[in-house]
Amino acid sequence: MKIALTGQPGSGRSTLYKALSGSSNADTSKPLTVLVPDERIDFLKEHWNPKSVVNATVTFFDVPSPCFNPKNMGRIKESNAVAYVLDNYALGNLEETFLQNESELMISDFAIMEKRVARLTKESKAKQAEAQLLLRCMDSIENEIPLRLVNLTEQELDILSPFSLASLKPLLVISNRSGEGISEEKSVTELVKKHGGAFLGIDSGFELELCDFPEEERAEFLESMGFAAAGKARVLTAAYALLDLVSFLTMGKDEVRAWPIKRGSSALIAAGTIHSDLARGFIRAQVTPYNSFHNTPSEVELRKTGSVGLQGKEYVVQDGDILEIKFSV
Ligand SMILES: Nc1nc2c(ncn2[C@@H]2O[C@H](COP(=O)(O)OP(=O)(O)OP(=O)(O)O)[C@@H](O)[C@H]2O)c(=O)[nH]1
Ligand SMILES: [Mg+2]
Repeated sequence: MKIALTGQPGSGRSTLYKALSGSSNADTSKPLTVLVPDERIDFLKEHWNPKSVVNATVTFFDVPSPCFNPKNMGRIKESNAVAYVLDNYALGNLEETFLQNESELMISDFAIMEKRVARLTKESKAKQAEAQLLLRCMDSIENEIPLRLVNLTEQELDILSPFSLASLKPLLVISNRSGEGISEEKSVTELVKKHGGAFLGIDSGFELELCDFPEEERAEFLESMGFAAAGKARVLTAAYALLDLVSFLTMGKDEVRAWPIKRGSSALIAAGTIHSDLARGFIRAQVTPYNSFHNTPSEVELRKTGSVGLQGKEYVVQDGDILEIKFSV
């Protein structure tokens, strides 16, 4: 999963990036890949002592504003979600800044669609449905409505998908606050909700300082600031929720691994995520809920109690399912 951190100059994007990386020396021009902490993976690692352990990861880009130049746009395009960082430590107008960020994305989307429509009108009649859809989306942007708020069918989303439109992507808004900034956030929280985004407050400066403290002292500091968890954990949790992801697990002596997939995905999709051969030759998915394995880490015992199930292609994979795909190619 990839997330583009955008925001106005000086909003604290790079400070957040560094806090996420755990180092004030991080090179913010590079993609930053962080592991998603997962207690289930820790337990399975302990149990199997495998050759390799693969946590889910999230990659962040620090994308300076304005985001129109090709390199910046490229990073937004390849991201699954956009996160605006709002400056809430120097107390600018949060709503105004939020809308400015929205405008930037919409202007860039408009330009992409305008170019395409100009080409389509010269082409065959077959492309008219696409042109109509694009015109409808452009109309929405002219009314300052981001595309994530437009009612679109699955089929229409498929047509739009190759353009990777920025204002259609799930949105996370991170208010970069200094300690007391919470009271300033009430109205912008409402506005973000109206725009279909999720909202999170983080004191990036504090979080970055926290990285210099020994691990065992951090929890106490966080608690004194009124936070239940470190900013990094809260950003990652928000990202998972935003993209509606769950993780299934695979395990064995060779590898223990977490695989993020869209909530509601079938066993067949899960198999294909591991390898296309597993989807092609899919026979059955052996499913053990993580909690069962955690309580009784023995396949033999679990079989006796009927906790290991065999499921078909259509089975909807649940968060924490331990899967073993039976296949033949
Ligand atoms: N007090 C306080 N200062 C912060 C916070 N976050 C960032 N700053 C300061 O604000 C300034 C700008 O922060 P950056 O993280 O460099 O901002 P940026 O968005 O990357 O800025 P550009 O890359 O220049 O667009 C730096 O001097 C930071 O130390 C914060 O949460 N609290
Ligand atoms: Mg910066």
